[in-house]
Amino acid sequence: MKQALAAEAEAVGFSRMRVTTPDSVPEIAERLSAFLEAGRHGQMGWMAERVHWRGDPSALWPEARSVIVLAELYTPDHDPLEVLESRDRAAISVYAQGRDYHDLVKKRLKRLGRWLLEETQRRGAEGEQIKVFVDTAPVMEKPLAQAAGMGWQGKHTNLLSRELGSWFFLGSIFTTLALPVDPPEKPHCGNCRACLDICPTGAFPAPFQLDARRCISYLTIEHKGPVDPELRPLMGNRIYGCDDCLAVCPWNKFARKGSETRYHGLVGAPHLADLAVLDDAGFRARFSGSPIKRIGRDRLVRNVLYAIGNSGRADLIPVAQGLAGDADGAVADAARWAVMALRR
Ligand code: B12
Ligand code: SF4
Ligand code: SF4
Repeated sequence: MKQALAAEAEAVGFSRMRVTTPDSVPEIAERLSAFLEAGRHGQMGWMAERVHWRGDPSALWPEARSVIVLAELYTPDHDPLEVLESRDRAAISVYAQGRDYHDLVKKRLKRLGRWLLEETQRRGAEGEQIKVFVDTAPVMEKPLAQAAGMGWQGKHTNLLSRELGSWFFLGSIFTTLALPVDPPEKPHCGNCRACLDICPTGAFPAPFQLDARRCISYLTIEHKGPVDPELRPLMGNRIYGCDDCLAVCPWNKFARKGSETRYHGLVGAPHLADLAVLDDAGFRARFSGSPIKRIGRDRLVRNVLYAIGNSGRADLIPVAQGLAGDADGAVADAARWAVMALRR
């Protein structure tokens, strides 16, 4: 059954499948508590809700006997750090260059789950159930994936693998079906600390630990309202997500390319001046189907104004000045900050 499932996972487009049990990561409850107690989740209040589930996958659905972990590659075909040199352009994270992974991964998980139920029925087992998860549920996907042998959590805390590199999303299927488990993966970071050293904002208090409040991915996507003025200059032209700690990882030399072309080629590196003038309707039209749509026009324009302030381009002063009276307080504040930064 497991072999047939792995073949079907590949057929629906996943790059790798591994299996573990819901109780395979007993240490995460304590680590999650430490993260939350230190306030490292910032404004992501939803992380502190339902911790009894997030910290213990076996409590989430007590009937589940196996967790099928799936990897979906989105490996870029360019160096994601190059755009950081083009200061009048927007650096948008690789994962947000195309269609929203939540939609694509969820569809694939549902297809695979349906197949699993039909196949178990065909083989004579009745009443098995599944639940599919990607990203937004109270499930800590990385430690579960490590326990399943998909890869290991690097010092940057993301999951990476010797064969896949680190440019992949995770999804999981919990099921009542008991499947044979895979052995966990061991860490292969050794003495390397490239990801820790490159982080522009010093977001790693220690290896394997992230303070999301300093992470540019958090600041540009999750953080509401004005960003701490001390962190703004460190954000450079990154206006949605950040890839530095992934891009520098030596294991990505071996990164395999995925088969899903829809993760690429939609947004590129637009001029900051073009993004700054978007209104709500223009924003929605431009980012329809993209994960960027989730943050809304105001947060995007706020981020673009920080990037304008960091651009060193005096010709962008009028663009920022035009937004100094914006109805959104954080946008207006970012516009005034950008004008001051460019005049300095
Ligand atoms: C919240 C969240 C964020 C937050 C916080 C990130 C974080 N590291 O916690 C922010 C907004 C910053 C973020 C950013 C990004 N994210 Co995010 N995020 C999540 C989410 C929803 C939950 C993660 C979580 O539970 N964090 C809580 C902390 C406590 O858990 P943890 O990171 O596993 O922490 C572990 C370590 O601290 C460790 N630990 C502590 N001490 C020690 C000591 C030792 C020795 C060891 C070994 C470990 C260890 O134990 C903890 C438990 O395992 C997951 C989806 C999900 N449901 O799991 C996606 C997810 C992790 N994100 C993902 C991605 C792609 C990103 C970005 C790359 C996007 C981008 N380009 O901007 C960045 C990467 C930033 C980074 N370096 O982590 C992917 C990662 C895929 C992968 N291959 O790992 C996920 C899995 C989404 C998905 N479904 O694909 N993200
Ligand atoms: S995503 Fe960027 S800001 Fe966040 S930890 Fe990695 S390098 Fe640092
Ligand atoms: S850059 Fe180095 S330390 Fe960081 S995850 Fe990759 S191998 Fe590990």
